Amino acid sequence: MAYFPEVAEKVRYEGKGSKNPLAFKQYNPDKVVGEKTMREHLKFAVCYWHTFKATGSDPFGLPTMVRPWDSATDPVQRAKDTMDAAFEFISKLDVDYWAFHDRDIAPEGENFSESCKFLHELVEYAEQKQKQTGIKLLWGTANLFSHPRYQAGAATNPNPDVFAYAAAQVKHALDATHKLGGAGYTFWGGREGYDTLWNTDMKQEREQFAHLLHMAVEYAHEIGFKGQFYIEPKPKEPTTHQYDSDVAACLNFLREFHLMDHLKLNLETNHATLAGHTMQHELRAARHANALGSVDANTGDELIGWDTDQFPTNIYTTTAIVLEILQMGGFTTGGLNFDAKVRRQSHTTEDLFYAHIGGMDAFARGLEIAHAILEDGRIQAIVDARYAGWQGKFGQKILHETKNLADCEDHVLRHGEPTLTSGRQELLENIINEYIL
Ligand code: XUL
Ligand code: CO
Repeated sequence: MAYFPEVAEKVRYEGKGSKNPLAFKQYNPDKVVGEKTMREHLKFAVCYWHTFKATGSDPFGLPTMVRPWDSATDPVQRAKDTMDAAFEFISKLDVDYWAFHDRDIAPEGENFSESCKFLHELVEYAEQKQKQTGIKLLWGTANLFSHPRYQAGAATNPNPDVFAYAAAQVKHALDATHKLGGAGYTFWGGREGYDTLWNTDMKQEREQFAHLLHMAVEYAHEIGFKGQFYIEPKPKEPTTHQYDSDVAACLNFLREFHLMDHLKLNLETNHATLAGHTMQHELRAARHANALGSVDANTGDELIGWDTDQFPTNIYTTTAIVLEILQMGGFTTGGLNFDAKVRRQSHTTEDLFYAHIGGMDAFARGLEIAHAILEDGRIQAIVDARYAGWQGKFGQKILHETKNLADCEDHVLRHGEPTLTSGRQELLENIINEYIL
């Protein structure tokens, strides 16, 4: 059965002039930009949880999305139908990757063993689907935040029994990811933080979190899983404060607990803005620490101010994101995972296509603009000129030879007031717009 009859075979590139809402206007998968095709640069992934499992419910209202793949009474059958729908959709969208949580693809059973049995069955089903379609797994993860047992966190829970449950779940989620050839495994610490410090031993909780990550690294080694581990920063929601709040906090955490060699970061645009940063800032900070791994591509709403997980359509933002990715030399294990959901009123299956097509087109355009900006080199030249003093004799001396404040004083006494130079912000913004417009 076809769950998505609106697209007969595949969404195709029709170019800028096309008025077909079910065609790409910018994303031409085979177009070469620099040294790679758009498909190879962007490595899009469809996320399982929002796209196939979201119902449109919000804190104020009931579900609006009644999906045909969600109608069977038996939960395992429902999970298989959902997987049929997922692989049909991803194939028709012509995307190469997917991402999932254990509990997205298989239902929770009566007890842990039954949950594992269901997961195992669905992983085998997914393996066949991957073989049939050629779609690959970008990353897997465990849902350690939805079930009531995780109300006070998973790895950071005050109760070691819950820690053990979470660790056992991670073990199976890692097995699942490994079996499906996942290129990565993500930790998003949904409730790894606190609601109130009055009841929290923060030191103890952070140590527990690190302990679980070390155990996961060790288990991966044991089973031969070579994929990249990621940690996904987010400052709050559902907790008041999450320990992996932003890139800086994650890097500090990874360094403190000797995990830098084992984990990179999976950065999400809406999480960056919730943390009070631009996505450009977060990507830059991670890139400079050699810790930029993958991207959850979405966007927030400036006025609503919570994690709305909207599809990215802003070319300015996609350009900034792709610039950072190009400057790190492109993705290796990572990709652009649409951790994004259609709005509550966009409850039809066509809306799922429109949303992804819009996001893919926005990133394709961002890629072309970012590539052109780098080729042109004018922006880099302005930045280089701004720091040129540090390459000069005195700059180098200050960095490498002059160790004391008195030498600096001597320089000031000889040279007087420093010359002011323009930061050229408006000029730089104009250059970016030359490419965008
Ligand atoms: C939540 C979020 C998650 C992670 C995976 O805000 O982004 O979906 O990406 O657990
Ligand atoms: Co995410």
